[in-house]
Amino acid sequence: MASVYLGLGSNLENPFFQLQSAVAQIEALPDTTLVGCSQFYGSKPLGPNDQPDFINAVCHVETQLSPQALLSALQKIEIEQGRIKKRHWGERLIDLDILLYADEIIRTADLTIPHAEIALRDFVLIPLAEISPGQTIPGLGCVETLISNLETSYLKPLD
Ligand code: ROI
Repeated sequence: MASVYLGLGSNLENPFFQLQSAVAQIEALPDTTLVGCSQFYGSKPLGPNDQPDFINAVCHVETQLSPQALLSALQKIEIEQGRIKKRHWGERLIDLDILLYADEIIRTADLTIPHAEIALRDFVLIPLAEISPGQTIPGLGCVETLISNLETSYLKPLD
């Protein structure tokens, strides 16, 4: 079993509902147990700011799926839910990323784990720290240290 953290994001067509649906689909993945999910957070878009705010969350799963099999399963969820991507760094209906896969560092054509921009993204680090305090990010250090290095954070937990 590998301990895996997934990032979820949406800013189109009722993002709260999109994240809830994605969590339900993640829970239903084969050979996978959903261990926990952070709160849902409202976040300012990274990228063009003429787009709606995002809702972001991080889920913790334990899985027997390989990184590649998990990636394929997540892409299938994205496609079934409606993978709308309007432009580079723009609006998206649902985005599911593998942030961490055990303590592995993976660099292949279609997988970069830890996620390439994990250290710069408040909407990933803050929900991750919520559900896994003291989490080490391979090659980058401790999640709380990375958070303290962020310049600004616009994250707002939703009630
Ligand atoms: N911005 C925020 N706040 N949250 C995201 O999930 C997100 N995802 C993206 C881009 C467009 C880079 N910006 C984001 O892919």
